[in-house]
Amino acid sequence: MGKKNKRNLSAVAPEKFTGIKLSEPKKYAAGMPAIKVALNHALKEMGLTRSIQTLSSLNQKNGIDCPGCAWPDPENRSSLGEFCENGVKAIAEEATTKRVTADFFAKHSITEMASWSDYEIGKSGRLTDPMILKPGNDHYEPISWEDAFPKIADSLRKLDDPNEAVFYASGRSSNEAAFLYGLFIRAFGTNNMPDCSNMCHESSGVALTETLGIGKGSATLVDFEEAEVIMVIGQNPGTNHPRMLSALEKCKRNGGKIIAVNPLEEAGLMRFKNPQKIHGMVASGTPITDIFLQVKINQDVALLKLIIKKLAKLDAESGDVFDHDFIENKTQGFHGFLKDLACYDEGELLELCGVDSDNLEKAVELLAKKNKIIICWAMGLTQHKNGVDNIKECVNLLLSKGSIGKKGTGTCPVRGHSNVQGDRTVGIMHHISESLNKAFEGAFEFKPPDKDGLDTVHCIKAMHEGRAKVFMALGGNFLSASPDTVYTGEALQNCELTVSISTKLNRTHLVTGQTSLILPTLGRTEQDPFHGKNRYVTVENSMGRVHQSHGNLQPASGNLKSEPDIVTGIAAAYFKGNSNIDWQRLGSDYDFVREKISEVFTGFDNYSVRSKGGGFDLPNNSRSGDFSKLPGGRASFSTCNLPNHNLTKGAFLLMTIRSHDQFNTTIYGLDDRYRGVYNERRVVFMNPNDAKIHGFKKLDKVDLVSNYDGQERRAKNFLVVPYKIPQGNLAAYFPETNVLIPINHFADKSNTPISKSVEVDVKRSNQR
Ligand SMILES: Nc1nc2c(c(=O)[nH]1)N[C@H]1C(S)=C(S)[C@@H](COP(=O)(O)OP(=O)(O)OC[C@H]3O[C@@H](n4cnc5c(=O)[nH]c(N)nc54)[C@H](O)[C@@H]3O)O[C@H]1N2
Ligand SMILES: Nc1nc2c(c(=O)[nH]1)N[C@H]1C(S)=C(S)[C@@H](COP(=O)(O)OP(=O)(O)OC[C@H]3O[C@@H](n4cnc5c(=O)[nH]c(N)nc54)[C@H](O)[C@@H]3O)O[C@H]1N2
Ligand code: SF4
Ligand SMILES: [Mo]
Repeated sequence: MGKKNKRNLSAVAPEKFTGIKLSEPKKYAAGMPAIKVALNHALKEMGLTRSIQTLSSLNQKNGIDCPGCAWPDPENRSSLGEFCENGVKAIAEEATTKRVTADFFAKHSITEMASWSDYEIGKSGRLTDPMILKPGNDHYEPISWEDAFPKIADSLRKLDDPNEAVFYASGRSSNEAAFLYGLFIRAFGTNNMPDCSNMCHESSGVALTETLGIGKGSATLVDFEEAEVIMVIGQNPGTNHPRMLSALEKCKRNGGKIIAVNPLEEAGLMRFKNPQKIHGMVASGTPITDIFLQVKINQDVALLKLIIKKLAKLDAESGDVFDHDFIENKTQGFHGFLKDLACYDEGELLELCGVDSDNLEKAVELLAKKNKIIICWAMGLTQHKNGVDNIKECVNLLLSKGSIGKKGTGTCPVRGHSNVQGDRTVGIMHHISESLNKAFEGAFEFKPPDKDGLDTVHCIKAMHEGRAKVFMALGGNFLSASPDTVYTGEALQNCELTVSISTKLNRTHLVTGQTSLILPTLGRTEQDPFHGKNRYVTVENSMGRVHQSHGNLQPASGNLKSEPDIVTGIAAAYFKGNSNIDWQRLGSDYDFVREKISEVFTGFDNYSVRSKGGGFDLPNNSRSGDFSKLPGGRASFSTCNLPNHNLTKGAFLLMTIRSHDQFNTTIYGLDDRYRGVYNERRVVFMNPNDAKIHGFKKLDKVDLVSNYDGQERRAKNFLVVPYKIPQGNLAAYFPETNVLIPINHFADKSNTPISKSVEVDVKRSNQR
């Protein structure tokens, strides 16, 4: 294929306004409005019958596992429905009755569709048939499954080296699909397995593995009920993990206290009206946060250092603030940590983090007295240059209090995609592990590659530089989710072939390699019949519990295949019988897949049976307080530096965050109800004093401009919304702002893009 067929479509979504309306930010989350909005979405997308069919089974034991976030289900499930507004939106988005058929593609060219907003693209409906975009063409056309698989296999075979292919994964696939995908990729001969985790909780995985010996959290829902203090840092649960509010509410009813650390006073952190409880609906709801610490963007290390420093002072007086037995017997590095802490000045730390000193004292007083502490966090901590250190500093606090490996305590990185943790557990991982390679070799009689593969950022660079030529994705929307949209668009368009296994149309299908294939797949909500039996899949939630998910709807089209069918179909076409692996059986018999998973990974014994009902917990050394496998046999304190932001004069730090009406790049609607913004996504939240200093008024039109490594990047057309956010900080939504995020700036060790601390200038926009 020649360069003449290289595509050159704009990767950036149209930068148009949609007609903003503003109101006061809300003071509580959920309640009646949430039910109303959820029902509206459900009825509009799915109609009444499908709404009842899906929602009555949603998150019930052996029902449909919610395809939204990874928050776990409680043991006793509410008869009023065990789901939230955003769970309903996720279901409605998948179970919609709208269809993207072959006719749709005949009518709309990729050039035309690229001029639509992400909202419009997503609302087109479910993909129904495999489609191919041939070199030089502007329209996709149908292709049969029988032709699609060999086409992909041929392209893979033509590569000079297996490392010229990259295989992305998003976190919505089942354990079965992810395991088969990882198996095929290894058997094919590469570890190039970038996944959405690289942009998400990778920093948590790295920090927790280094300090506690497991890259997952330790706290469970039962611990939430028993905790005396829960800190929620860098997370917006009211929008992104709404049922976490029920768990926080339970903690409070049992006498626990909540400390929230966030640059924004998110509605869900403040007050919760539990829609599953009558009292929640009629009364004014439960106040959630007891102490709010309005930290400046990326100054959590400064804040945590200040808190621990103050605790150390109190401990020096009384001797009972830190858990000295625990520190002595279970940890290492404490004295070095304290020595380093002594070098910091309290006044300077306070100034850096910018929190109110009275609230800070209250938090210190509370933490001094209590020992059962859980720390929860999400993207507010992970997506910074020092993302790994942010989490290590949280671990320092927990270790000093002995708050690990005991009831009511622990770490709680709150995962995003509903099965992102499971996908990682069953082998989506670009780093090699010798023991894992041996296990794969034992179970399947082949030698997996023994070199590390590329993660998301490095795959993009490899494609951009022509070192990678085939891109495949099991779910997700790689283009819009990745940093540096223009650069990533060029990278994808440099490829010979791009392949997406997807449920819905997205921008990655439009900005493609010379040839592009869309392979439409079944979603969670749908039946997956084989020989008259409905197959089920399994998933792992954010707290390490594995359980089943059973779809119950008729598939969106008769021409869909399940993810395991597709992955093994590609594998069978590639190996043409020259493989020790029985791809055909693996693609059809999920019990057999689960048997194989349990051969390769520990903790999955008797997998199919134990995953019924509430499911089973995977082993977790941190939960049981066993650090014997760590170097020195102990958990580690870490000394972390403060982040270094030398902003140029007048520049801001921008965090790119989610509105209440989106799931990552899937835009459910144009409202951000809790923050009081309606019918518009192109807004930038700015402190009113900053607005005054820079001469901006409410709804002034501006561009956001970043300048890294001598290159200017511009996100055009945003409306200034004065908001309660620390001075010097800004917030705007992703993915509109991804054009600003420089590909070469990512977290140390985890390589997670710096999506929450991008240095930008705000410039008056030229558009009238
Ligand atoms: N409805 C819905 N649910 C989702 C998703 C979705 O898009 N929509 N996405 C899913 C996924 S994949 C993920 S990873 C999670 C994401 O869940 P979150 O991490 O809650 O999502 P973000 O909107 O990125 O919000 C980050 C929060 O951190 C705060 N923050 C930003 N920077 C800092 C900082 O430097 N310090 C502190 N302390 N706070 C900071 C922001 O103000 C915001 O409240 O949600 C999952 N659930
Ligand atoms: N600036 C900025 N960028 C970010 C973030 C941020 O906070 N700021 N957050 C990052 C984070 S935390 C994450 S996790 C990534 C998300 O990155 P991705 O996971 O790549 O993005 P999603 O938007 O979740 O992917 C949505 C697409 O997945 C497909 N899909 C949905 N369900 C299924 C299914 O069941 N099977 C298959 N095969 N396909 C399905 C649909 O086609 C849909 O269009 O984005 C990251 N990017
Ligand atoms: S909290 Fe998450 S998993 Fe639970 S219903 Fe809501 S979106 Fe779904
Ligand atoms: Mo995520």
